[in-house]
Amino acid sequence: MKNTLKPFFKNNKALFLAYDHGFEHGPKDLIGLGTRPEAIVDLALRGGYTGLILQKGLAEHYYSRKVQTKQLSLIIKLNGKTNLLTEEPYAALNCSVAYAKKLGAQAVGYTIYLGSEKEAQMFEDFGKVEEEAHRLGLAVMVWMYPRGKKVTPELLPQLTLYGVRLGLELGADLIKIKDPGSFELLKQTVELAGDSKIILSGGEKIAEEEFLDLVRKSVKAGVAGLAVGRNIWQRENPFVITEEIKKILWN
Ligand code: FBP
Repeated sequence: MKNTLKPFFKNNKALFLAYDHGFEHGPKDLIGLGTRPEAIVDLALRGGYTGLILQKGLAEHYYSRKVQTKQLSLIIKLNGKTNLLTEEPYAALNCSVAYAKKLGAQAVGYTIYLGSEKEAQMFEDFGKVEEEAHRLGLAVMVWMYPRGKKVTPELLPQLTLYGVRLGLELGADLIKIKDPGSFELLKQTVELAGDSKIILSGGEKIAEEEFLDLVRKSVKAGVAGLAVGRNIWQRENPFVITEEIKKILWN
């Protein structure tokens, strides 16, 4: 495993707590612990997450060197969009790699909407981000989400596979995908990722057992880890589900 990825992995598996939803979805998604950023940092720390995903403003306010020395690695999401856009999706950069590093990040994140009419712009932005991050010794995670009017539900599973290959070719260390829908497809994503690693996104909150089944299936398929938000901190007791996930990942 690349040295830059090591802080995010324990026994070859990574568990990221994702908390960039206030930007992406607005306050409607900030339910339960999600209303309090300091409680999210505490959950990530005491829950034993291997990484916390924040936009830069939250990192400025809530992620201090004190947190870092307690071994919680930070990944700063460099781009984002609101859910108000009706045109083809494009997530603009709002933070530089150098500034993310200054804030204590050991990795940076970037979303590419594969299939969007604006995908070329995102490839260009990502190319610069990837080169700069690797130059500065940071790991790179791409959120590879097929989206746009050409992306139909029928095409989505195959485009998820296409996105994984694209992530590898673009130089991402970690490729974050949504569940492509079956165990077989998940296994194919792992194979296609090559030396890059597949990180599964959590998605909208679902019943606890259903979510844990998804975690079991993903681990069996060989994914390297999870980056989950709503399925953890929107629950009544996020610490309880955290322990259940850890049992599956690390036992
Ligand atoms: P969840 O586990 O809550 O799905 O979070 C993963 C994530 O990729 C977040 O990082 C991001 O804010 C959100 O999903 C984006 O979701 P979408 O693009 O589907 O609106």
